[in-house]
Amino acid sequence: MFNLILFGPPGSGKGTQSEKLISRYGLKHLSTGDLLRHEITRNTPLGQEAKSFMDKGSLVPDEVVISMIGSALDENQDAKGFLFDGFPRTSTQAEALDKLLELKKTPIAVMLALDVSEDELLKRLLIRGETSGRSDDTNEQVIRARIKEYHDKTLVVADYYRKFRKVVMVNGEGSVDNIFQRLCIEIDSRR
Ligand code: B4P
Repeated sequence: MFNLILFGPPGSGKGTQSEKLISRYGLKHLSTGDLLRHEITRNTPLGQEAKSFMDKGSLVPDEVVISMIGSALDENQDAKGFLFDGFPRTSTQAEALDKLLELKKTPIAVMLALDVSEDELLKRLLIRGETSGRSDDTNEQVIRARIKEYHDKTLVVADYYRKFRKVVMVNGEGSVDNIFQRLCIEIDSRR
């Protein structure tokens, strides 16, 4: 099994690159953002709760996200490996993921961290907001709140994995294909 975390601020291209990576490496894609948006579309109680946080640019509470990932891992026992996209986003989530993976006796191989400037993030998300219908992309204040959440609560997750020498920084600016090649080089050297 090969488990990978794709890490980076909102709009750094985690979702974009995940699609290409799962297709090349046959990993199971677990995106907490996608899972939450799916709950919102189905208007479930979990989705209604998540929406109230996401619309403000805040993180959804840890217990909600952790239980969602726990179920997704159970439902995909036969996966060749997992690509975690947008998870973990807090130290509590990182510790919970380690425990879940310990039970499966399969650790995180590497965290690939996309490095993108704040100006570029803002530009990308505002452009996406014109067409995505995502309420958290249309308002600059909400986007800035998401970036602030990243600095306040998520950046420490990289420090957590750095202790285990698992973090690799990857330049996340340039064409989608060039960034994909950079990520593949890092993955291929570790498989
Ligand atoms: P996510 O769904 O994880 O999304 P994201 O961080 O906003 O974007 P991502 O990095 O995937 O960017 P993308 O590839 O789409 O989170 C949304 C919200 O869900 C969070 O704010 C939070 O409220 C909640 N949530 C999710 N996970 C959570 C967790 N674990 N705990 C608590 N809350 C959680 O790219 C963005 C745009 O850039 C796209 O339009 C794309 O086309 C463009 N783009 C990509 N690469 C580009 C490139 N190289 N050049 C130019 N544009 C590019």
